[in-house]
Amino acid sequence: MVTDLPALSPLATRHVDAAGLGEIRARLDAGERLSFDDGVKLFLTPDLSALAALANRERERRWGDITFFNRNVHVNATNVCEATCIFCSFSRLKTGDAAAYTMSLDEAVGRVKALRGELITEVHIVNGLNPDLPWSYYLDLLRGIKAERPDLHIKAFTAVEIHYFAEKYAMTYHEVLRQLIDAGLGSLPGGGAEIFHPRARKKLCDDKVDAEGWIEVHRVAHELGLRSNCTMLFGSIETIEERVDHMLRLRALQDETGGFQTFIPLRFHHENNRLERLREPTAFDSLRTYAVSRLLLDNIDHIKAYWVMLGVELAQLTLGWGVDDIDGTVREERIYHMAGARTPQTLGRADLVQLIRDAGRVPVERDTLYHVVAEA
Ligand code: V47
Repeated sequence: MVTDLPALSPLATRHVDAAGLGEIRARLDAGERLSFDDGVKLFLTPDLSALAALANRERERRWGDITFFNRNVHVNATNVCEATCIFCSFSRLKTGDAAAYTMSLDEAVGRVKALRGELITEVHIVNGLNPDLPWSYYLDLLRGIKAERPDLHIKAFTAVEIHYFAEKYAMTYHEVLRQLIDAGLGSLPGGGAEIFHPRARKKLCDDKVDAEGWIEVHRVAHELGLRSNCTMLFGSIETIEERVDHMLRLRALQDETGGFQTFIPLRFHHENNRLERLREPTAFDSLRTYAVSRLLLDNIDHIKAYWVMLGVELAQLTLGWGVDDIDGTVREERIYHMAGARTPQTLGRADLVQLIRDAGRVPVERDTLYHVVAEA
């Protein structure tokens, strides 16, 4: 539902121009693409409401008041992980380490089985890079879930995991993805992107796939007809320039393939990891990051605020800063709760609907590929 960009009201125009964003407003009015320097300038503006006016206009041009959510369940089948990302509170290096776990196939499939009869539409699976599991584990996990619930869409394995499978089991990205698709994979989640710029990436996650590899996995996935999501971990040690660089790399791949559905800025949480000394991003910084992403990523349809990481209240506010999707019911989440997230483990459908309605928006339940399931 993309319509022409409506003009801002005279009052809003004066406000945006007085904030020093007149040139950017004029470029957006003319349908021009924003540059790296524009992105940095938007990040540096102290006027959060001017930013909201621009980002909200872009959001409403695409989606009006529609705000998507879905009913899903997260499964994290193992937290054993060879990678040593310093922001991660979820992973354990080796099987047998304190709090390390690996679900048996029965247990992992059982998480989905336990929801028999419930109206969920998606299973979201993200795991550690576990050196002790055979390739068949992942194929059987997908097959097992599909056998139990053929109706569910399986969104599984970040590009980091796909790269790991390719190296460990000696296959190309294409071969890995082909086999996973044949076993039931429906799309790729957007995790593992962190920050692409080599300076920050070296500090954050030196021993996992680099930016080029992450992007290549998604390129191959898109060539195979899979849709995928993309993310950015913001608010740890990266600079504003590195955030803009990250978004523009995603925009460039999207120009090539058109395969990304949604961009999800992931707010850094600092508990129980090696970045505990850092402050977490403020509400201001979070809103600003969502707004800038809506304006820079002109070729990605959706901007998603993952309420688990943001907190329910802040997620609700983002709906005025460019966001049109707040993710799902989630059920059981480990990655952020081990990093200190204080959000609940799950929100019911009625909670999500109320949260969206109270923000003056129109809730629409979607499936993973953004088909409308029901207007609430
Ligand atoms: O890649 C890990 C992030 C991601 C922390 O595609 C952290 O629909 C903040 O990608 N503080 C995994 N972030 C989760 C993810 C995701 C979530 C929801 C929806 C979708 C989707 C994808 O979580 C990791 C990493 O970037 N992460 N630890 C932390 N301490």
